[in-house]
Amino acid sequence: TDRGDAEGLRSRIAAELARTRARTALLTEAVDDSELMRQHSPLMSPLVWDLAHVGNQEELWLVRDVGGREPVRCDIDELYDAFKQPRRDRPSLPLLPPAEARTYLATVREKVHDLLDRVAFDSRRLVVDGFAFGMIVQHEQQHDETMLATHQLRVGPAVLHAPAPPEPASRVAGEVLVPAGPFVMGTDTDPWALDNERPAHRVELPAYVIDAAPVTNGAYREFIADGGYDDPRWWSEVGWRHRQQAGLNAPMHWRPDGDGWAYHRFGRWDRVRDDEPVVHVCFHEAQAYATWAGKRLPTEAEWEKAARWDPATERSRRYPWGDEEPTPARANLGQRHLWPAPVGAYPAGASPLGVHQLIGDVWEWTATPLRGYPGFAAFPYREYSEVFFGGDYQVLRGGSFGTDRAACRGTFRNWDYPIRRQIFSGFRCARDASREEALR
Ligand code: AVJ
Ligand code: FE
Repeated sequence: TDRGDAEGLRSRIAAELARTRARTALLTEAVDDSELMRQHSPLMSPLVWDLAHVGNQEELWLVRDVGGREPVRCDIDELYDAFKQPRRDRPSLPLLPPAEARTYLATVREKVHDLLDRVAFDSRRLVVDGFAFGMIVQHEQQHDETMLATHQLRVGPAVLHAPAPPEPASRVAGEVLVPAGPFVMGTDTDPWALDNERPAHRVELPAYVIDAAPVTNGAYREFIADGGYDDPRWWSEVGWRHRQQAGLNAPMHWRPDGDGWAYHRFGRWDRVRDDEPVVHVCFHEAQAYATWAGKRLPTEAEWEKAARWDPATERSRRYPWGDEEPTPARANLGQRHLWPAPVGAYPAGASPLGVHQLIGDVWEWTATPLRGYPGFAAFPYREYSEVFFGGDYQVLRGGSFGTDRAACRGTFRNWDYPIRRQIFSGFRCARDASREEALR
């Protein structure tokens, strides 16, 4: 019944809000107040900014817009407006101290629960109403991932702990041929899909070949050892200029260690492990590697077809494994582990064509700049995605070990500047199919 549906939705939303807030608490209670207020890199906000910003967005969008309630605090809107306050300036703002920020979040959340109890989820408005709450859950989860990236940049002993990811259960290597033909990209029906994932539209692709797994540290080390960072042939013009200016010579957080490399992860130094997906590389590094390997980065459409298209039913699904939600056996998501799992660790998450680890582990750079799909309509406001269209941002797909399942699916689009590598970014390669392959 509609009534039963509405009650089910209400309790699902309440559970997602609570689960998400627990993660926010974990990330902001792991360090003391002085560290919460400090900026660990000019690329990132002080953690306490993210914390109050999450509460402020929840107030603006749910309490005021959806609920039509009185403001909780209208004196702080400017401070926590990401467009008005560049990250580098955020530590010098008169931010709410941690205790006050926590009280603010709790007050806003109380009003949201009141709203959730009263909101009339009738069957025609179910999706619309549910979406507003879903958007807030995803917003908080995205900032949680950003806070996790801030934790990765902080110096000092480890404060976050998690078990190591699972070991490989199957041998995965090589490439997969995706046959030519149309598929449906994007969605009209996923209830929590954001504006930039809509509308669903048909895309016709020629046959192509895509790596069965993300590029590993071991493969990336060969590129380094072969002088890849010193050879402009592999780099685009802007990429090479950036490589020179920024002095890039290895992924971020790596340092030479005897005859190999070590990486710094959340306060620990570990030997680089060859079978894990490489992480903390920028788009330019990914592109240079792909060219060196005789390949290229997949387009966003190629990535999505590999992740969603089921040749048996000729249908686009929500995830590589089907329409069912992610589980710990299917994908490395949700900060359950603090780094990418070795290639082959998630056979249950593979696509029907045998492409592995598309969801979770590392965000994957694509060759495509962020733009709206044909028929795009901004919702609920232009600032969510539309202001980022225009070519300055490169699309990343698939989510990382730090992405929550609520903010990750086969249609989900992330974006960042091509020079960014403090995010949990890796990649896989693709290439056009040869004439013989295309005829197979
Ligand atoms: C889609 C991850 C690029 O973190 O800047 C957060 C998400 N939008 N607050 C970001 C977002 C507004 C966004 N990304
Ligand atoms: Fe935000």
